[in-house]
Amino acid sequence: MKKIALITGASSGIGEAIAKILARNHYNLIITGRRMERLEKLAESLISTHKIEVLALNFDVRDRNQTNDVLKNIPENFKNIDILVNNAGLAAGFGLIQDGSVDDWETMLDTNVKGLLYVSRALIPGMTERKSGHIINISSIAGKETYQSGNVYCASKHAVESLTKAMRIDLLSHGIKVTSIAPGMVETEFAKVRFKGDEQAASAVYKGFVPLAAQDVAEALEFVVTRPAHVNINEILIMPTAQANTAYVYKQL
Ligand code: NDP
Ligand code: 8X3
Repeated sequence: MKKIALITGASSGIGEAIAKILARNHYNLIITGRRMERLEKLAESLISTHKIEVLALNFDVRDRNQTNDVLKNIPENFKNIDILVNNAGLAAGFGLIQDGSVDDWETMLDTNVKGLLYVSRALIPGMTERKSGHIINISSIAGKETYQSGNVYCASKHAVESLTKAMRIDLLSHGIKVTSIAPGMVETEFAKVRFKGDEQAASAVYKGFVPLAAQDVAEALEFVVTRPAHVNINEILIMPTAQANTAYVYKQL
């Protein structure tokens, strides 16, 4: 029987790349996000290429009731989820704390922290009952360091790091693996979302060096999920070669 993985935020970027790599590894998939058309297209292509089953689920992780309702009603053949990838997330805005937009702060905390909690709370009881499972939280270098104008995004990813450690401790007696994958700069729709569609500002972020591709992060996750049962990778920090940390990026402009 094929294993089942649920990936939040699979409609683009890292989540989409993870869906593709897990499909190649013969997992049946539940892919989620708000942009259903994209999810349906991805599902179609994965089903025909890899002969797996794919269920696309449409919900906003910020909406607690919607998230619970959708996850409570997962069809029987998809219910026994082996791997949960908490990937849905974003940065909204980039600015000093004294100028910050409270709406942006709420969007980030509601998505990156509360959304991750709502999804996890809905799915963990199935894992504890079955005494097996693997939760992989997509964190960030921003969860380990804080950079100027990154304030609340960094705080949200520090929370992801802390929750990863908390889950690992609380779920220890249930045999559930918990991993954090923390990437540096990855070229996805992330900067476009952060700069609210300003293509120029977004493309400037990745100019003058080679950032990570979503595929690089997906390959790190592939390593994590292919370890034997007695091995857990607690965390992976994966960076572009040209990025030492959040402050030092060697750009040749
Ligand atoms: P993208 O913008 O390409 O993808 C973000 C994904 O999250 C989309 O599929 C989006 O789907 C989903 N998402 C966002 N908000 C919600 C929501 N409220 N409800 C449901 N789904 C949501 O960016 P990335 O692929 O780069 O980001 C993925 C994760 O990786 C994020 O957690 C990000 O913080 C993290 N990360 C990114 C890095 C980077 O440099 N790009 C580096 C380190 C970490 P939809 O809009 O369809 O709902
Ligand atoms: C995204 C990485 O450094 O742009 O999490 O904040 S960074």
